[in-house]
Amino acid sequence: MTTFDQDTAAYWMPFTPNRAFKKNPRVMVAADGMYYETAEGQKILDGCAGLWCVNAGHGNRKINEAIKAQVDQMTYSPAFQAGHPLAFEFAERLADLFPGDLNHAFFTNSGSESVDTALKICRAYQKARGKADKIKLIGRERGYHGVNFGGLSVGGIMPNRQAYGPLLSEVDHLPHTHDLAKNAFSKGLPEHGADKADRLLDLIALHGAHTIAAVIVEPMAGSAGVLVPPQGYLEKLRKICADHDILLIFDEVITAFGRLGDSCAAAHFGVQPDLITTAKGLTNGAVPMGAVMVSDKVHDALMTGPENMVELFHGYTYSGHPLACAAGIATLDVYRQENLFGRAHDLAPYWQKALHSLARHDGVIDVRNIGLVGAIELQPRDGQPGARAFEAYLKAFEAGLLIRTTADIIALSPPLIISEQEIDVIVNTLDDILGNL
Ligand code: PXG
Repeated sequence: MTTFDQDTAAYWMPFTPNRAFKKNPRVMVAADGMYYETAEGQKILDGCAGLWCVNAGHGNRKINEAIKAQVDQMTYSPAFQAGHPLAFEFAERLADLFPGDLNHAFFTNSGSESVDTALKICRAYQKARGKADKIKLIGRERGYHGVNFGGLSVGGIMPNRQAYGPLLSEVDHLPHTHDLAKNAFSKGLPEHGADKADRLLDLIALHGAHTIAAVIVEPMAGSAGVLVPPQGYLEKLRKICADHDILLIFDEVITAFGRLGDSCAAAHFGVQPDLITTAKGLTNGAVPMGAVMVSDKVHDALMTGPENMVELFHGYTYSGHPLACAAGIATLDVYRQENLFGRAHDLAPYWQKALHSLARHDGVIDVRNIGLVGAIELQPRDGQPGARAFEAYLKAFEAGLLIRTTADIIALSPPLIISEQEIDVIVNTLDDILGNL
């Protein structure tokens, strides 16, 4: 057994209460399949696929081998004005995987970069069509679109925005769709709330469609605590956008690559956006990478002007990084060979039944689920928002289970390789904890 006794001062940890954490660090030193191992040698069952990214489980051998082979072949080639075979191959594979005419992949290094890239592409598209006034970007309350300035501006999670203003000015927000009074304990899509999409008509009446470039939403909002779209909501948004010549972006950083039991939420719901942002499951979290999938319509409108000119003044040194592409191609192979999207689809009913058994506990005010995602919302303690769920987090970790919490919501999103038996372990562990909170 090893123990962790390193100095922790220099590492400024992201989205972490650094001072509290460093008094009692939780440190992972290895991971395999469904489990981490901590510095103290404890096995921890991964209830959230890392941070919603390790969909094929930890340490997948095929993905690891592909990365190792590429390390020996070439670890970098310039992203601008030069290419390498894996970037073209990976883009083509993604174009085949995503529905409709989302035939073009712009590579980034994270979900945040994917979002800012997509927002910029939408503005550039409108400008290229001569619609220079169409610049407004519409997000949604409780939306999470990463931490860069564009994504923060359209995002709707207050603490993430508070310290950083002013953000982009030409932005507005739709209302969120969470409505426990009407939809508590929904299984799958909640029944009520499609009408919330009509609020886009109000924003169009307020600003004019001629000023709006794009709407961005997570088809299922993950970070805000698993907000499943009401029945008919996404279809309505799609229609209103189409009727008013507004682009629709689905932020699928969490939902793409099997989380809902399909390649992506657009395929799952049968609603076709103009752009899809991805990251996370794109490479199974093995090498950082994001991709924006762009429709023919948007892409082709920007392929104009003299052929020797850059069409889109945008990109990253590490766009299409060779190691990330190697990881991504192998990840897609693993998803297909192991039928992991189908597995998520097939496990979803078992998952749903198991999770909803937790509804019996006092203090549980909602259980909701879709695909291999679940949330348990707890009644906050008086004057201590988030305390109850965080206590559950600490107790779960002690008991060998990793969960995510946001405010008083426990979010679950295990790797898609999870077994029914492991689902039982997650639910039984939470059952014990929720009985004593
Ligand atoms: N869009 C969406 C929909 C996301 O969920 C991002 C963009 C940003 O991705 P990057 O790669 O820049 O972090 C995300 C990220 C959680 C959690 O536990 C969620 C995310 C990241 C970390 C934790 O809810 N989502």
